[in-house]
Amino acid sequence: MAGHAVLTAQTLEDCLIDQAWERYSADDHATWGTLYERQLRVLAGHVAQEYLDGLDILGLRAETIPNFAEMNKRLGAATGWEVVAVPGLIPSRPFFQMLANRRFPAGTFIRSREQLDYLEEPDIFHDVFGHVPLLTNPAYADYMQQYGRIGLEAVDNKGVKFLARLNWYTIEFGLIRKPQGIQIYGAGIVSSFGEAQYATQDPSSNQLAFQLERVLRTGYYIDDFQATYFVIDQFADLFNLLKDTAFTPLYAKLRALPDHSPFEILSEDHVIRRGTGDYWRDFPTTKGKLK
Ligand code: HBI
Ligand code: FE
Repeated sequence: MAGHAVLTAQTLEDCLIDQAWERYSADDHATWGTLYERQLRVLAGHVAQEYLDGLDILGLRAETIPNFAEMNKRLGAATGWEVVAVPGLIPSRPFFQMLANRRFPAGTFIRSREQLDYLEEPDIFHDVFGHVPLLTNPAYADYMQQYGRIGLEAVDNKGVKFLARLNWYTIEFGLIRKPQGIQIYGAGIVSSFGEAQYATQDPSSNQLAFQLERVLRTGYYIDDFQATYFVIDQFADLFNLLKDTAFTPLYAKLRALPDHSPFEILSEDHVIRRGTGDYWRDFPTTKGKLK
């Protein structure tokens, strides 16, 4: 056990880098500003208020790439979370370990001018603009930590595939039901111009009420917009669900059941909106592997 702890601690420390904020160029700050203003325009009226409150609490603005040290003072005061700099995607175990300790790993590089719309690795715009504002919200902050704790168990119980889907359909591409209508909270939508437009203005996608086992069984494609979004009522529901679910036996059960495609609607689904599917008829795409 001691050996194991030492090993994971080393792995975790190996994943940490310095943000080196002084090294961003004027061009880098300008790219951040372009992305920031473009996103606020497309999100207006469509993003959860808790997210906008988070931008404010953190003091994020278009003029400059955030300095983690300064941002962390505000984030820490709000919920005790801290952003740490990492070189890019990191292995699942240290990733979950950080979340379980209220540390959010964020990339430090910013995409180039030529890559404003799509990139494979999460950059600082996705990680910070997309993810960090909601970490100022106590209910969301608790959910993210609980996701990390359950993730650590999942690594040893062949559950990471299922938890990755939970991450995908909530933290990355989740929608939330509000009095004003269905709004965005997932970081993958929040930080993407194309998907934010698609999710809010294109009727192609399905919107289904969030149901845990349904989500864990639903695969996803990483190279296109979502065919189906899952809608929650409030962030506290997500935390409570994780707290009250025995995941290890659930993984065993789900492994014996077939996966669902993101294109299908099941008879037991609570359908909030049945998508037209038009997007996929107009733009047939060659898909990568279903995750
Ligand atoms: N690393 N930096 C980074 N960001 C992520 O979102 C991330 C990761 N490593 C693993 C990972 N996500 C996934 O394993 C989980 O969400 C399942
Ligand atoms: Fe992300």
